Amino acid sequence: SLTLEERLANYVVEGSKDGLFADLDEALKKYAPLDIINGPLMRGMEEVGRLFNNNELIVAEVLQSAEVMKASVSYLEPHMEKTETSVKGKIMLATVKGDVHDIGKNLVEIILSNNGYEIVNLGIKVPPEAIIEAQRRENADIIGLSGLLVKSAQQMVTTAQDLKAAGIDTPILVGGAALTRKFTKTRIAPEYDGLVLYAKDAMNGLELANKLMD
Ligand code: B1M
Repeated sequence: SLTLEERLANYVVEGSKDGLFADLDEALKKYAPLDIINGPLMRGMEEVGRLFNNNELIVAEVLQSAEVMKASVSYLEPHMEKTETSVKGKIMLATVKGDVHDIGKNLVEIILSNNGYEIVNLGIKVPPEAIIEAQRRENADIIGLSGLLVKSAQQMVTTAQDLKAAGIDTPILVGGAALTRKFTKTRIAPEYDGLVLYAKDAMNGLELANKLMD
């Protein structure tokens, strides 16, 4: 029979919620909520990505896996640590134009809002014009861009160029599986007037936001 950790990864791979919540309760006795997400659930997602890449899963199946991941994150959210501070700052979040992946971005939203940030989540497939318009309205302290497709990295470059052309120099935080550490200011937007920082995961995003707001 499978271990708890293997079962948790399997719910994501199988796209099944049968027994999921009981096992999440079990896991909560041993692990912090974020460790459950970053550990077994993410391992399941990595396996889904691998199977999808090998044409062993179809989009409909990956969507079910995404559902399990989302349901797990919602279930774990109330158990996450919250800091009772006054608002540290306002952060706008968007998955860039052409990209629908939002599980990572929404996890970033949870972590940041649990830690004193006001979040304006613009959703998915957000074109630069919409980000510019929202920034003029919201005047966020940080603009967070997420993207998982290889082409989303290029879309971030375009977005930074458009922000600059609109006279915006708000710090940009970028993240998502298609990016690497190299996607700092030099790669994304050497000519952008503000900072451009890469976050490897949601906690790193929080650390960087805290540094920026200090
Ligand atoms: Co898609 N998909 N997908 N997919 N999908 C990938 C990304 C892919 C790598 C799978 C693969 O082929 N191996 C591949 C991209 C290949 C490439 O570009 N080179 C891919 C593809 C090809 C596609 C489609 C084109 C498939 C198709 O239609 N033929 C299509 C694209 C549609 C589009 O965007 N226009 C597509 C669709 C989908 C679904 C809709 C079925 C579903 C998404 C559902 C949803 O998000 N609502 C889906 C999924 C689930 C995946 C995989 C399997 C898992 C992604 C995920 O949710 N991971 C993915 C393969 C993989 O990554 N293993 C894959 C869990 C999430 C918590 O991690 O988002 O990386 P992640 O977030 C991390 C960090 O990256 C970081 O923090 C999080 C963790 O703490 N982070 C930030 C993310 N954003 C951040 C922002 C920050 C800071 C940190 O600050 C602002």
